Amino acid sequence: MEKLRFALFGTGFWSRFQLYGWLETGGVECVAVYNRTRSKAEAFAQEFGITAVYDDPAALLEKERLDFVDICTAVETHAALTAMAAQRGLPIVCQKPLATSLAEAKQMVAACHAAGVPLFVNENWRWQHPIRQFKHILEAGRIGKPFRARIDMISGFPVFKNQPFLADLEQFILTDLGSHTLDLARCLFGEAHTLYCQTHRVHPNIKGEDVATILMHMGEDVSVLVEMAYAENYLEREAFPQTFIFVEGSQGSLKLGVDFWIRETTADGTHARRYPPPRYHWADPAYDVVHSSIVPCQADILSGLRGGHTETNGDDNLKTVQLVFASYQSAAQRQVITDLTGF
Ligand code: 89V
Repeated sequence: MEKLRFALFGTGFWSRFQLYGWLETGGVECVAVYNRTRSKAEAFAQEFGITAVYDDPAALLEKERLDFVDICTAVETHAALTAMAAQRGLPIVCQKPLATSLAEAKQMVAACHAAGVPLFVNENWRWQHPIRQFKHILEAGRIGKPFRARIDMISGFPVFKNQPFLADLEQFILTDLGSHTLDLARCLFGEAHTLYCQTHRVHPNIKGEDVATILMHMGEDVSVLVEMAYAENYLEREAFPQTFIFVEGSQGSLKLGVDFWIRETTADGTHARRYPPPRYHWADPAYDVVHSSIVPCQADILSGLRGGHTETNGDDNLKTVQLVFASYQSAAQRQVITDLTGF
């Protein structure tokens, strides 16, 4: 099968892992890179042996023969780049968070529909190996019908060191991490019917919120609590970027705990097994479970690029974006949001 030729827009911290992920997935070839700062694009291209380098996205789209584009730039550029690629009939892979607002995300999805091009979102959290195993075990049904769940990603890790722009976001943790954890909640329990959120800013020197707590009524009558923090306070044990999940069902409980242990407890007792993520030489050890999830996420996107189904397509991701911005609305108004079915 011919390799699909793509251009990578953006050469920042995440782009490197994005590209290594594609190399690991196979079946694709990065033929051009873009960064608004040419020297950054050149350094990146040299490292990966890519010859075509651009600081003008229109020129790149004009000159290169492509099968798709991968947008890994700052969120405020996603809509414009998506529109440019869609106009040229190119399928689009876009980094999360998809857009700066729900309205903008809807416009992006509509623009791709109008142009007849598929839109895929690089939403990798649901593809983390231990989380995927957790989903399979949950779906096997041995713990019965779930009625309550907790999803925690509470960390003191200094995320701003590697991604300084995060400190300047007026809307921080819900867009950066909530995009992942709310997507995960949907992936495990279905769509939300109601949502209530509270936020805090603990860091004095950042613009957005770094703590959020969300309570949702989801799917078939499950109460789901999603807790997240990047407060850089003192935790007994730092586990960044591990997500912990606890589900109570009518016949038992299921827990994803520290170091990727899954414990299933039913009338038969507790069965425990560890599901560590695969290790890749290119992954930053501090982000192992996240970076390795890029590979199955991209494999799923590749199947969509070849005409199959992708879980994290634009239409699906709109529902996650809606939860992110419903959370801001709920926190600002101190109200439960019940209008979550607008799709
Ligand atoms: O995966 C991400 O979106 C990263 C981090 C794990 C730091 O939130 O920005």
